[in-house]
Amino acid sequence: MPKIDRVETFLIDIPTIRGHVLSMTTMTVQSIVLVRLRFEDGSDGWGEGTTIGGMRYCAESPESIRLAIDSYIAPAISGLEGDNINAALAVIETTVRGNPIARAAVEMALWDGLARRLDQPIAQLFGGALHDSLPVAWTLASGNSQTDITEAQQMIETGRHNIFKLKIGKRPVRDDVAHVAAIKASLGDKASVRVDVNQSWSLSDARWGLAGLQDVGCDLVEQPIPADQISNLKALTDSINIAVMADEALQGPKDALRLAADRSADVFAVKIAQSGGLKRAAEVVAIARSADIGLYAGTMLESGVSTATALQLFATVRHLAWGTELFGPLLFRDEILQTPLTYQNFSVTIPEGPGSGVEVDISKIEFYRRDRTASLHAVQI
Ligand code: MUC
Ligand code: MG
Repeated sequence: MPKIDRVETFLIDIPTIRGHVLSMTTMTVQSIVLVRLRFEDGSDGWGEGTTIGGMRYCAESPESIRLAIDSYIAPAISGLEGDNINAALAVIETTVRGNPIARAAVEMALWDGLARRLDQPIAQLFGGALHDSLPVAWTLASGNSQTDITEAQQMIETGRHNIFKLKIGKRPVRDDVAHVAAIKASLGDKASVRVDVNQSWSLSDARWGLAGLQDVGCDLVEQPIPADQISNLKALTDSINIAVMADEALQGPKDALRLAADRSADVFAVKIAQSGGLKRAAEVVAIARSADIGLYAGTMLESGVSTATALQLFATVRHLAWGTELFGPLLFRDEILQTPLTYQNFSVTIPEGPGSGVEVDISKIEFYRRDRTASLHAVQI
């Protein structure tokens, strides 16, 4: 069993292909923390910790994720047996409270390292893949209805996506409903249209908004109200026909149990980062299945490293009734994998090969790392 020798982290900033307008921020760049675990036998494993909009989406930021790994997780796990992931997780759990994204990044790298040493894909360590590919949604978030319609039509024509998630919650509710109505009217039955409010509505906004969205043919509403308002979420789930999905309210198995106990949501957006790792995400999936709650594989707009790792886990899940939104790499102007993931036939292909199934292009990491661009900037000044 090789010991964990070194933990390296890289904070990279990659520009997005267009402004991505969410209720709490507009993204023009995504900041990604990559973790490389180096093991004594020369093998390595990669993981990723990514959030959205600095600290606007949740309590972790790219900087805090890196700090939690460098200052607390790395010293705690250095020298531990690389193959005993449960033992490493037990140490991490007693060393670091909270910080699920940082913990998930390191856990991903542990699974990647172990699977590579066994020359197996990570899916094999979770019982084996059931899918070669999974349906994949795209997020329309240009901030303009006509631009979104043009973008959606191109996606349908090229066979890339026919499930669209619209980011709303920034404008007045009435305007948001009109925006969704215009897009759904133009796409008709060629596409499933869903929305993500990212917690922006009050309960009364949501009552009004969900009724309007139902009338215009929207299929699902994600996290309409603040994450901590579980009984209000249940009231909406019980009173509206379109599906209500929990995202920010779902931070791992404990939340899953609470939400499932009185069926406060119809669907769970399962995110590996938000769940605190692959094992915990698998536990969330198990709770959802037991409570007959629908499943959807969510994203934190991550690069190909985390996206591929998530695909390995979700390939092992039989019932993913709502598909996935594992499109993160497509939102960036550049690719950090040696071979990009394949998006075709409205699906993303599960990468084959050991570990996560993908290889990082180190030259891209060198190019986009913040400490390099910061020092270049200093030289220019
Ligand atoms: C979220 O809130 O779900 C996922 C897709 C997207 O465009 O934003 C994210 C975050
Ligand atoms: Mg969401």
